Amino acid sequence: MTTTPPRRGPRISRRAALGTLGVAGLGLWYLSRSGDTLLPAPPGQRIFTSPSTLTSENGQLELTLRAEGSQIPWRGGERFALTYNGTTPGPTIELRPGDRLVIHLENALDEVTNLHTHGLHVSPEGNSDNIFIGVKPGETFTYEYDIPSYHRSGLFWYHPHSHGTVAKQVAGGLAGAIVIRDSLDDLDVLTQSTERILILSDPPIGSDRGLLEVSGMSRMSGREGDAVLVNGVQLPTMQTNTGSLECWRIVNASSSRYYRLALQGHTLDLIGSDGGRMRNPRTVEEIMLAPGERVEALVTPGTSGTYQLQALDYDRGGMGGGMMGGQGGFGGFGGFGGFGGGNPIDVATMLVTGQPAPGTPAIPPSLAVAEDFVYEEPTSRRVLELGMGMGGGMMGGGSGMMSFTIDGKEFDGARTDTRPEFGVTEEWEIRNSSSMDHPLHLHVWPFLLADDPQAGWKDTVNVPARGSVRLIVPFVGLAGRTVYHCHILDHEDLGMMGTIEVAP
Ligand SMILES: [Cu+2]
Repeated sequence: MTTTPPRRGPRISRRAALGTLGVAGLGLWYLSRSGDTLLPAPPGQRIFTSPSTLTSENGQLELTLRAEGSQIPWRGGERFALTYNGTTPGPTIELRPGDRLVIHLENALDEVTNLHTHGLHVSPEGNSDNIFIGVKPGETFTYEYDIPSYHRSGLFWYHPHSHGTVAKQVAGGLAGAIVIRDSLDDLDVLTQSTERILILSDPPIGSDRGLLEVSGMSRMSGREGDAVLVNGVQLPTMQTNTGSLECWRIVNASSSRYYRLALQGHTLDLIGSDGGRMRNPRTVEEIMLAPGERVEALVTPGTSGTYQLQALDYDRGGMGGGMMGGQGGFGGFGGFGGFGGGNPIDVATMLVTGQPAPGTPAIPPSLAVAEDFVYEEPTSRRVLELGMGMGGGMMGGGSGMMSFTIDGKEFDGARTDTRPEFGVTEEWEIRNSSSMDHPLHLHVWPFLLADDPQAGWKDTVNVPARGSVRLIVPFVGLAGRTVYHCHILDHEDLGMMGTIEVAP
């Protein structure tokens, strides 16, 4: 038996015991040979693999990302997907603080696209993380990013951000991870763990590009796809040994789907949030990831067996209910749009074999350097209100679409909504007056949760239906003009986005 400390020891439950019976079922997919060596049997694509990685050298990484529609392998056949360099997700980009990143984005799609480096604290101007750029079909645009020397290490990601088609292009498969490493990655607990990148997505599954077009109803509620995939694969198996450490870096790259993740029979040790590492690890039973959010978690595999990483039921609200109150004749709408009530979805399988590995490094009580969490108390305050309304004429025979707004306004790229002063730390209260959750994402400037700063630097936060959150946002380091928006990407496309300019 493993002798890991009880604090992070495996929590063996009845659920886990049942999960162990599943080993027999794996015989359909794998042949076991000499203990812990496993051979794939067809279809071999269900073995877990992290995306391919491109790493900077001598402070520089230059690469081409070609966005195009492709037929990719799927269950022994093929399916249509949007890909970077022929794969979904695209390659992982690995950098260090101070690096220069150059990306030649080739647009081989049949519509405009562009690129956003989600969570990176880089300039939003010029040919850096400028989401106001549009790259036309057939054109190539060269992005250049200077990663500040003081940038935090952590897990970030890239995806298109061309207003109006973001949900479709990301749901279609256009996304990839960005990892920034520094001295925190040299901790024993990280160098001795098996690192895996898990990019979660739920694309529409089918053989032609028509599947990227969805109904107005799906856009308003936020499209959810047919299957939950990890790095483009449904229910991949991660093989590991009892007592060895796993480090999972998870991105929610779905357009709309929320993941409430739990691993059968195990707790998870959170060590990183959206925008960097946490000061102190936290042991949790489950992880909530709204679209756009990331997490870095350590897992200590328990006794031999199979354990499912599951997405538990979560109700992110719907378009029915009180919002429709007073809009006569809408009774028939009741019940639409809710997302609760489902069974857990198996997302990935952890197959644990072998004997306990000796000398597993202990998870240190403190990880990040204290200076990473220095910030000034807010000296000005701002309130943003996320709203859904009847503006588009759902009731009135107009476009049939509801309006999705921030402070009552739909997105207008020519208008500047918010002008914080450079160098000033603001408190933002984000209020959600609607009947659905909305995850708010602010570009360029990471923030802390006012009620829980130790949760780490973030760039995306869920604002519950009819609830609110308070953020501490230091507008330091970089100036420029960019956006904040709901990361249910259909809502962003429908207008729930504002512009922000921080003048130098
Ligand atoms: Cu939203």
